Amino acid sequence: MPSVGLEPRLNSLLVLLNSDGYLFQPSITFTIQTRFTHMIKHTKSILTSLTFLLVVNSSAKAAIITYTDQTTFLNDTNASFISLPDTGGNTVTSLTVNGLAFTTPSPNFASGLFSNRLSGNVISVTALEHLNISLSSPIYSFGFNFHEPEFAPNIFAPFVDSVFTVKLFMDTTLVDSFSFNSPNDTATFNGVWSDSLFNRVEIREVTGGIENEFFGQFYTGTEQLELQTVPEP
Ligand SMILES: [Ca+2]
Ligand SMILES: [Ca+2]
Repeated sequence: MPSVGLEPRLNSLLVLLNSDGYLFQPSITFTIQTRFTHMIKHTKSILTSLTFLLVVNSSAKAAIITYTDQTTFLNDTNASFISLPDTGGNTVTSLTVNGLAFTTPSPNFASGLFSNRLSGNVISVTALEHLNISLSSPIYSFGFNFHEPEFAPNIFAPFVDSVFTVKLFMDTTLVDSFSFNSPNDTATFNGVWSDSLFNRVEIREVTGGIENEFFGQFYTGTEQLELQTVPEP
């Protein structure tokens, strides 16, 4: 392999491109690198082109920021809150509140004053805490108050330190996802801010059991996450 001073930078760019499965096979990479040794005068313009391609490819995948601090989330996103109604001690299979339609692949859920850590009504799901939220119009930010009880009276089953995944969809297309395991027996928050619109959120208890966790007040926002591209040195 020819070696010139600028090649480490080129290699770095090419590895990044390949790691996302775009553009270059290794054999093509070798051809390009060899060609660079004979085109050193043009390397700067080629680097600029590669950087542009990298930005284009990055933009094809959503970027998200996740939050566990409610104040920071609200300061960044200017999201609005949606309080939950009381389902009156009854379980339901769907609930629509201010454009948020809650459903579950689990049997059913209820909303009420179940948490001794979160104020106001919270959602508790029968069986695994799976929850779908469909939005009446697309959003860029989403969050919710959350309580994972370990010793609270309404846990109703042996404690499991649960892990959840949150998937963001635009219609049927996956926009991005993240996981969380919140501290136990305390009021917590989980939120996400995206550079891409989404109109459906699927929360899944991927590690856990029928022991209860509680979803409190929800937050949605329509201000877009805007990323700044760091220029090449
Ligand atoms: Ca936990
Ligand atoms: Ca659970």
